[in-house]
Amino acid sequence: MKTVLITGATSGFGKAMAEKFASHNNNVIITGRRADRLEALAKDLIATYKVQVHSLVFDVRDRKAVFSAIEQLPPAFKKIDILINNAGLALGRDYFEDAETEDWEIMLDTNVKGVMYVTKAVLPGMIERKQGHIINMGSIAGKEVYEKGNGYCASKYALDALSQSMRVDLVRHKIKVTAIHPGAAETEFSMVRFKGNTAAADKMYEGYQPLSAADVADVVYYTATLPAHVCINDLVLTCLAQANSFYLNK
Ligand code: NDP
Ligand code: 8X3
Repeated sequence: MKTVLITGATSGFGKAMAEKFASHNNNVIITGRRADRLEALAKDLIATYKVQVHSLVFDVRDRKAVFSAIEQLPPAFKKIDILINNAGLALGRDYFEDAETEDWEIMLDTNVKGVMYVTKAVLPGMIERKQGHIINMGSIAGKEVYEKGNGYCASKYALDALSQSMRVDLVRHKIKVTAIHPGAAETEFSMVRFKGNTAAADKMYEGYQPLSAADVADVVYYTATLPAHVCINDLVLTCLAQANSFYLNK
């Protein structure tokens, strides 16, 4: 039984990962900004899987809130074995000259700086125990850029670099760092990206079978349950129809 902290567990991949890890008898710390969703998920996981669940409500962009939440974890949840930096988002799908500068700031603050803050807050315990696994949710948008992807691609390229950098810096502490880069997956991601425009969001998943949140959770769980001496450093996964970030065979 391990303790797994999953950021962005109110929806999509994070929620599916919380279910996956809990269903295999792990205790989970679930985080996000929407307290009502965390509360409902915690109740459900405790009732269904009889594991321990702790919810933390914070915005990953708020450095003070991140450190304070992690510092105040109850003793039973202080020893975090696996950190999954999953919270993230895309905002807008426009040519560079039309994109909103505020959207760029939110994406970079969330997808890059948020990962840095949460990881730095969780690391001391892992370093002390010389054991831990950090899993960063990248994207194929961090492997190849696509048209109108500017700010989001930049944030996921930065996260790719950060994951490599963490791996190099943390290997001497025996901490694993895995970066997982999914392709198109049907979650609330596109509703967020298109700011509530359901038609635009639905169009992203028309004409092919995208990944599901459960597909991604299965792969993350696999990387987290390998023998102690084995680490998947970098993993790209897409649905069958998708060859890379800009070639989709509908
Ligand atoms: P969802 O929109 O379904 O979930 C995103 C999660 O991130 C929510 O739980 C949300 O919680 C949380 N989140 C967003 N911003 C913040 C913030 N500032 N502070 C705290 N939590 C935040 O999307 P997905 O599950 O699809 O996305 C999860 C990750 O996977 C993201 O990093 C995304 O970039 C990446 N990804 C997604 C792909 C896809 O096609 N769906 C493909 C490749 C990568 P709340 O709003 O409650 O704070
Ligand atoms: C989400 C996948 O292709 O929309 O990271 O960028 S994509």
